[in-house]
Amino acid sequence: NKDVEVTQMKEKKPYAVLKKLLDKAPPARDFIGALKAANARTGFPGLIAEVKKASPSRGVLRENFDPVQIAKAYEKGGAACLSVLTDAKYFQGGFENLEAIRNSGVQCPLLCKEFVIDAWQIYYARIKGADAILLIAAVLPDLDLKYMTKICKLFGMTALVEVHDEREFDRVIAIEGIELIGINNRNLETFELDIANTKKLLEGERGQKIREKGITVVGESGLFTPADIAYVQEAGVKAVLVGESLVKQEDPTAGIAQ
Ligand code: IGP
Repeated sequence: NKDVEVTQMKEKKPYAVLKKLLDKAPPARDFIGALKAANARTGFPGLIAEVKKASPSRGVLRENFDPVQIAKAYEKGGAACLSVLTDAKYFQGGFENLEAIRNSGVQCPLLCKEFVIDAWQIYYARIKGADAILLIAAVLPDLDLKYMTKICKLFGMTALVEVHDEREFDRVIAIEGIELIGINNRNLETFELDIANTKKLLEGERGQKIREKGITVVGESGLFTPADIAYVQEAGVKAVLVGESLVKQEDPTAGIAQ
């Protein structure tokens, strides 16, 4: 974790100050509810559309990057929820983007895309208007996942717990109280993409467990065509997270089929 820079630490406030701000924040929106409603309404997986300027694997995705304009277009185009990159170092994002979108009148629940390594970041995301936050199983030990999921619940937030392989998936399924799991098709170390990863992880007993526990699964990364969406839906996901293929379009809603 050493090279994970905690972007917003520059303005780190004491917990007591955060607590006061937290009490004043409007309540979090129902992220999973929005995904399920979209799924029921359209018959397609609920769409989480990602507001992302750049990525370490692809470089700058969009030159004329206006986060609020993109967020509004996504909402109008039928996205159920939005994902906003706040990590500055690798994705050229920022908490100011999250805050600006929250204050722009956009109603979709918002996921804060940050490399969380400290509970302080969850407090901070909530204050800036996040309704959900990403927790990456490859980065966080079980104890942290348990503790941070509880903090999210306390704030009325949703934790999207991201896994990439069977080992991480099994760890996460065994933790009580996790309601939303993302299967990342991209290997965060090698950047290799394979949408068959979603299918592989949901096959057999694991898929069975997910259904028994009523966990909602999000297919993440590398989804470009309606056929890709159909493929992960067939594998069992009720939601998808799409960034590059939408953000790169002149009209960022052009790829939304719903
Ligand atoms: C979106 P794509 O291939 O559609 O742009 O992927 C999203 O899944 C990806 O940005 C992502 C990500 C992450 C980014 C998935 N997990 C963790 C940063 C950190």
